[in-house]
Amino acid sequence: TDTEPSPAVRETAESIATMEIRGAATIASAAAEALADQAAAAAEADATASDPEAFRASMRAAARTLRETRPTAVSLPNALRYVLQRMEGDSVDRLRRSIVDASESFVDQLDRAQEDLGQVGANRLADGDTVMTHCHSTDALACIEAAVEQGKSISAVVKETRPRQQGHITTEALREMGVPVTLIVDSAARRYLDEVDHVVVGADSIAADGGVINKIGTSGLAVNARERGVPIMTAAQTIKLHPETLTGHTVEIEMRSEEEVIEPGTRDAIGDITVENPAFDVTPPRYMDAIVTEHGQFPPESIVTLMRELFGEGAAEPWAE
Ligand code: RUB
Repeated sequence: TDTEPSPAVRETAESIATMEIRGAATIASAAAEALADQAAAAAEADATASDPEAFRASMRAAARTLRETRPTAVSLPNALRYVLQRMEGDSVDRLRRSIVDASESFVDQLDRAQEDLGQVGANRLADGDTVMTHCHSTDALACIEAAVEQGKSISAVVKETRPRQQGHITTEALREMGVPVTLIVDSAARRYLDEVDHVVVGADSIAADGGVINKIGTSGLAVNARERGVPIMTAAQTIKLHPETLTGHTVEIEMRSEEEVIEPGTRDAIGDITVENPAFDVTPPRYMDAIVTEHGQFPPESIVTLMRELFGEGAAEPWAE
């Protein structure tokens, strides 16, 4: 039917699922933009153009399609909530405009939040520091970029981040900033921590107890950093705060396919074993020194106050049928 998601929404959903679009912040802005596209398409389509209720239904269906792509980064449902909760008006034209405006202001706020938290995170870095990174986080990179812009000389040790090697994306971004990079395999991290002054990672979700959900391997890195006496911060704008954890829910950890771990074709040779490929893990708050947000720096244990303030109304599901 015409209340179905627009081709652009389906394309965005597909790109998120296949990780062409990836990283929590990037997923959130792509989802918000896809909803704006849905609004434009639905304002033209026969079944929805003159029927506000059908228009609303098509927005909810688009949001559900986007929601179902990947489970762990809460920035995705938070983005969908932000936009759908601002849908208002009794004509299709007003509804369309409210969605397009909300989508734009969401993306603007996301960009501004990233810049603001970058300034906070940069203050934790000193001239001459070497930072270690894991995965590819635009929030973490914003801290390094701001430090460089403050005139600090920063170099980086980048973990390649198996199995998808997002570390390669990070090396490229750092080189563009003029930051000298040493790329290492994940298992070399502890050895190189002796040469590192600060570990900087991002987050896909942050739980009410201050647990940081980020790319698999983050928790082991944090434990090693503590053992080596190297401070570790999570750079995470507040769109990463997971409202459902306020009421005791846990964050779903995405399990991805075994093809990311073993070459296709090795399956037969390797025989009957189980391959598991969790994409994320949870770093307990006691192993994280600071969570850096656009509202300043927080000890993980007190992030819950910010979460209550910003998401205290809980986790509505405005996309429900
Ligand atoms: C990405 C990842 C990133 C966070 C934060 O995992 O774990 O560290 O999403 O990124 P994947 P950002 O590659 O599986 O999506 O700071 O850009 O939101």
